[in-house]
Amino acid sequence: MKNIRWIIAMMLVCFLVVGGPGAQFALAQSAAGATGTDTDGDGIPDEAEKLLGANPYAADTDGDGVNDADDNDPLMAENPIAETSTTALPIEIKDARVEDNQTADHLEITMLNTGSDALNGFDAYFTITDKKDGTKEGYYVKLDGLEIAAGKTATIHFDNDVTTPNHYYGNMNGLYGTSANGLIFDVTLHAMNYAPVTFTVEKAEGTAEVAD
Ligand SMILES: [Ca+2]
Ligand SMILES: [Ca+2]
Ligand SMILES: [Ca+2]
Ligand SMILES: [Ca+2]
Repeated sequence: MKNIRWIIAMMLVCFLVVGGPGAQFALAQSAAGATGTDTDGDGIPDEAEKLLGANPYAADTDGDGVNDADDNDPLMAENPIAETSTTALPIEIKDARVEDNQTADHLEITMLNTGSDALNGFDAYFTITDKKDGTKEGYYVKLDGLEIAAGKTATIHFDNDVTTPNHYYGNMNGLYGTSANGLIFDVTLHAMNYAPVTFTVEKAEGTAEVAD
């Protein structure tokens, strides 16, 4: 197993020198495709996903509609939220954090519906920026199943526990799990026919989580 990992790593280094990001993923697919578990079935084995910084549980890590193996920039989605409504979203962000000593660390957001109607049709876009070297990733997530009754709160989690309601994919092989430089999360939360809400969450320096 160590030999396979080494071969993949060395081939990736070669491609980093001579090829673009798309080439890296194409290589990972072919070099490691013969062996190893591919949990999300995107053609890139879990071990290669780790080397490439992509999510082994999500075929489309950044949520831009292009699967990891075909995505020239698999850790960057542009923000697709194009809302023209100026109606304020009746949501109060009660808590937003990326570090939590009670459960496994991940991005989690608790929100209160301050309106008189149930809210649904949510999606979210967030970028993660490394405070020291400026490296940036961008993720788009449709918040399928999220519905918040009037006057109620809900918490969403980006932790890959996607069979549990209000839990969505989160890429632990990306900056979140690999950078100890301190991170800035710029979050856009949106529900259909309401103006998006934006806010920022910071992750302290020196606390990179262990990637899967
Ligand atoms: Ca995979
Ligand atoms: Ca993947
Ligand atoms: Ca993608
Ligand atoms: Ca992309």
